[in-house]
Amino acid sequence: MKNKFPNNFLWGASTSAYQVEGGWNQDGKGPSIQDVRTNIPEGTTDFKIASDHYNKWKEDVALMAKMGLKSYRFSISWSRIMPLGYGEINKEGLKFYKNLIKELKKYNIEPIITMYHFDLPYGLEKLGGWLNPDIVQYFEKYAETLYTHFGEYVKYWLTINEQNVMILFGEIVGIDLSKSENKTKDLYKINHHMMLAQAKAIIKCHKMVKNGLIGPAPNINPVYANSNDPIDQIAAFNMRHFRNWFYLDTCIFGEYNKNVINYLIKNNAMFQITDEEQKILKEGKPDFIAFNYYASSTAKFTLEEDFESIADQQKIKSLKGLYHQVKNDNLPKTQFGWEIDPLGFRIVLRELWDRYNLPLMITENGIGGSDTLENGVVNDQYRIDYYQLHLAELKKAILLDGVNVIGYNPWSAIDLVSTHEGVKKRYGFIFVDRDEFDLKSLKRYPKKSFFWYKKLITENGENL
Ligand code: BGP
Repeated sequence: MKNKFPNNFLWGASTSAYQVEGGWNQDGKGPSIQDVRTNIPEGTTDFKIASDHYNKWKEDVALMAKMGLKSYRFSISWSRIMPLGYGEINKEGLKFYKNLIKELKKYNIEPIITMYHFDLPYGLEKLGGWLNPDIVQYFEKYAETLYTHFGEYVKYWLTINEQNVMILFGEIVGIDLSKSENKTKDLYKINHHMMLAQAKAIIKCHKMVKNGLIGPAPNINPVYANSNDPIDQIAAFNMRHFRNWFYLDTCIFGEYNKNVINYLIKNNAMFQITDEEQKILKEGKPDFIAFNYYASSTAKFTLEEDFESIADQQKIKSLKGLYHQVKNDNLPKTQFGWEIDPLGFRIVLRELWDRYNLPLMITENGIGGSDTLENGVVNDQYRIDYYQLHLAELKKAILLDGVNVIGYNPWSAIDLVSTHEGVKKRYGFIFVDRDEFDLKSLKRYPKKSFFWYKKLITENGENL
């Protein structure tokens, strides 16, 4: 295909605060649940120094500009702005992000802000975290603070990163319900509070940020049936609703998805919704849908007990009588076992467009691998191959299928600490010279994929 991507397409890249910044206790920042986390897998680093972006942000932005980025999606650390998550505001925290935003603007890089990416202030965790209904007003206040200080410069806002992953696989990103008496009920209560917090942040954004656009940022997979046995089609249908649509339906239609609600009622796990809350959900409608895409899922029917395996976002999960997630033997895997499915990317883009009819923005997509620096060079050809295949499908979705996509922000702009595999699982276009426990020089080196992406951006994807 020879055509270009739309004009003003946001070719960008992504990071999140706790995975890239470090500076975990610098300049008045309060601890987040990630800073006090004790279940760091053996042999992998914590998030305290990460890529030291907090101290090297200027150099990092200059490299992003050199790569030709049109946008940069990053998250704000709530406890850097409000050390406890509520109350006192940390001026140094505001200054850090204001400087970062201004520097991006200097290079004409559009800032895209995620308000919450897995790093709840520890001060709020101590009050019960997302299970405490008060969190809704604390999040609203935090959102308001961000709009007051950054609204003038920032057009694109994302509420909560991968809310569905936190509900499905919460323990890997800091949600601890080990003491709960009704885990399912509490999980969906947490989800309800996140939904309300999100809706309130959306409503406030529309009131406070002139020309601001805001959306959710879940992790969306297409779900295949494992066979043409009709019962497996039911399983795939169930999984689609439990994994994807439940989260987006509530945000976009303002109503909870009936399939999931039916399950909660039948399993004595239904949470309460007041009329006032229902109104808030209806009112807080997003302007676009951001989503992260790494892989597809495959489901078969099961009557076995609930089951989970492999501790990461793509792990296998089953719900009795609904679906059993299985591996897909048609698909190759990354070095870390995640399935690679470029066509699934096109499928999911079409599904989202068809179901919701809102502009789409990709806020993550990428491949983790253990890159090495040799004589100042990092040859990550496998990453280029991965992007090439996915972008060819994205291009078809836009140019052939008519899907409205406004930007592509792969994971990640620069090497950072993986959610659960430390530094050895790298995603960046830019290499950071450090190991798990040896901080080395922390110097930055553009990888081979950096130069490839730069060319692709210059050509606006014409040669894909
Ligand atoms: C997404 C998260 C990111 C990121 C990415 C890669 O689910 O939003 O924070 O880490 O997955 O995952 P991992 O770091 O576990 O390889």
